[in-house]
Parts: sequence; C-alpha cells; structure tokens
Amino acid sequence: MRRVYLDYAATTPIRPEVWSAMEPYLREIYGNPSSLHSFGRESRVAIEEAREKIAKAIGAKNDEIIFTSGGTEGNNMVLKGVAFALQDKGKHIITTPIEHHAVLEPCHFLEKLGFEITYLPVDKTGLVDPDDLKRAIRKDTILISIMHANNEIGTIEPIKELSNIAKEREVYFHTDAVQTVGHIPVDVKDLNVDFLSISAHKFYGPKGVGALYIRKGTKVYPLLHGGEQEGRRRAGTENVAGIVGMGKALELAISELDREMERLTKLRDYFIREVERRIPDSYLNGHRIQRLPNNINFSFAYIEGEALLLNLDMEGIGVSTGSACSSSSLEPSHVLSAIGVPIELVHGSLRFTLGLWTTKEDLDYTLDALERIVNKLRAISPYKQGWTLKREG
Ligand code: 7TS
Repeated sequence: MRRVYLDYAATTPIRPEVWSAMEPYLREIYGNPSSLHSFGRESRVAIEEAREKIAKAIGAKNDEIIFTSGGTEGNNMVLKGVAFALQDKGKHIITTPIEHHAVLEPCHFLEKLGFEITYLPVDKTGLVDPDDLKRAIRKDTILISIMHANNEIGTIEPIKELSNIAKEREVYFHTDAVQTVGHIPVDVKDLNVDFLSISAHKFYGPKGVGALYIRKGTKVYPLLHGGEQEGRRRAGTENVAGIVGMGKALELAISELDREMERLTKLRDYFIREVERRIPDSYLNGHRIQRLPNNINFSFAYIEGEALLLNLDMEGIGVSTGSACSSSSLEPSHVLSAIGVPIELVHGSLRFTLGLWTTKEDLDYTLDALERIVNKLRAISPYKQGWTLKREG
C-alpha cells in the first residue's frame, strides 16, 4: 500500500546528509566537549561549528545562541527565566491564546505564582492586531511572547510590527519560531526580537535538540542549574551529535529555502483549491496568504476529525487533527476555538502538513481518499440528517 506522510509539522524524518554528519559523533568522536584533552576538543570544535551555522542562518552572533533540548525547553526558559529575572520590575506578561502549549503551560504555571498574563485576541484568521498589543502593554509588563507562525493553522504573525511596539515601550519580545526556522526567512535583526526558539526536528534534524537565540545583554535566568556549559545559561553535557545534526539540517534548509517555499506553496494552493472544488461544506482555517507554505487546515462539516483521520490512516495516509502533543485528549483545539470556529466544526478539522518528500501524486492520492471517506462518513452521520446535540423538551 502507498504510504503518504502529511504530518511534517509534528515532526520530520532526518535527511541522509544529516545522519552522515551525525554518525561520527555517535561512534568515534565521543569526548566530552568540556574536557580539556584532544578527545574533548574534537567535540567542542563540532559544537562551535554548528553554533556558527545556526547563528548565521538567523542573523545572530555566535554567542547569542544556546543549545537546548527543543522548542519546549526554549519556550520554558524564556517564560520562566524572564519572569524570575525581572519579577522586581513587574509581573505582567502578554501572549496570545493560540500559542503552543509549550508557551501556554508555563504561563498557567506563572499565573499560579502570582504573575498576571494577558491573552491578546486574534481575528478569525488567527492574526494579532498590533493596536491590541499597544493597548495591553502596562508599566509592569516584562515580556511579550507571540509565535512566528501557528503550528495548527499556519498563520504567520506580523512579528516585526509587534516587536517594534515592544521595543518602543522597552519590553522584551520572544517569538516561538519552531514552525518557521528552515521553512521561511527568519532573521532576528529584521524581526527585532530578544528571544527566538528553534527546534531541529521540524527541519529534518534530529528530535530532542533545539536552540534559543538570546539577544546580547538580555536578562534571563537559566532553567537548568549545574555545570558551566553554554555560558552558564544551560547546564548539562551537550547533545553533540544532535547539535551537529541540527547545524547540518539548517544549513541545507537555508540553501534550498526559496525553491522549497515556491514548490510547497504551489502544492498547498493546489490541495486547497481541489478540496474546495470537490468537497462541499469544507472550510479552510487560517489565513489564505499569510500562511506557512506547507500548512493546510480544513474543517469538514457533519463529521468527526478522528474518524476521518483513522480512515485515512487505513489507506496509508498520516495526517493530524491538530497538534500531536494534545492528540491523546479529546479537548477541542484551543487554536480553532480561539479563532471562533464553531464547536461542531472544530471537531471535524484536519491538518495536512507537507514537506521535502511530498509530491503532487501524494496529494492526488490523498484527495481521492479524502473525498471518498468524507462522503462515506457523511452518509452515516446523524448530524447530516439534521440531528443536533441538544434534545428537545
Ligand atoms: N512550539 C511550536 C510552535 C510547535 O509547533 C511545537 C511542536 C513546539 C513548540 C514544541 O517543540 P518540541 O521541539 O519541544 O517538540 N509542535 C507540534 C505539532 O504541531 N504537532 O506535534 C508537535
């Protein structure tokens, strides 16, 4: 059976070149990068080369990059690290209701500790209005955290405009760029941000490794205390092979960025057009243009996303109903709820995310299966027969 992977936003396979770059650091080059002997120095050189590649890819200086275990750690470090470092200045943080849980959960934790969080409204495409940010900033605001692009609906936020407002008011600005680095141009100077989170497994690097950009001179406490690694900002022996793999993966992604963006945008728009043409009562979620080149998210009326997902899985097609991180709960997507998608439609939503190995043939195979399965599920759907969730009387 044909297998079609359309869940690249959840994770990507590592590229063969990335594996080749990593392999020596899992075998013969094993020294601890903090060791002073030649075994250690070999690992240290590899880490510093990777740091340079990451820094160069996003327009940062080498010493503004620290290595982490991924997007979750980077986000946690910024939220908690700034909160703890600046709590004497203020205890107010601004974010949005459509952030990944790796931002929202640290916010909920900080609320329990007495911090106050403002969740900015978003419009029906998921965009934040800069005027709302202007109004929300207070004297005691210490941090603004707004994602570069949303992982469920692909909407790209106007980060430059938002961060400029933060700069005028001298408030730190963090962006979770886990879905954008390696996919669309990201430059920390151009975006004018103080912190930016990166995760390697979203751009064909290994899982469990990431990076955090921290603008020089910015105050933030470490999350992990221990050894003196990463300029005392992140203790623990570095994941050498992972870091080398991330450097290689980002270097490759940047070298192919323009070509891949163009190819995926065409595929994305083809898929969107075909769904809208072939499947009635289907609604695109997110912004049509200000959107990640690889993201498609649709709500299909009268059916359940899970049923659709499982039926597609039986035909070898891997998609998701939203973020894989919340797929074990039946909680409706907080992103779709925040952009005002009616609850029945939220439950009938699917995310298709494309990547390096996605072809037009894969999409045609998926479209045929999707059309067939949607029709089948609708034929047996009580909602399609006019039932409602409420009982009369
Ligand atoms: N931030 C965003 C915007 C993400 O999309 C993810 C993972 C993370 C943070 C967490 O990164 P990690 O390196 O700790 O894994 N997002 C998804 C997703 O959309 N589906 O599965 C995981």
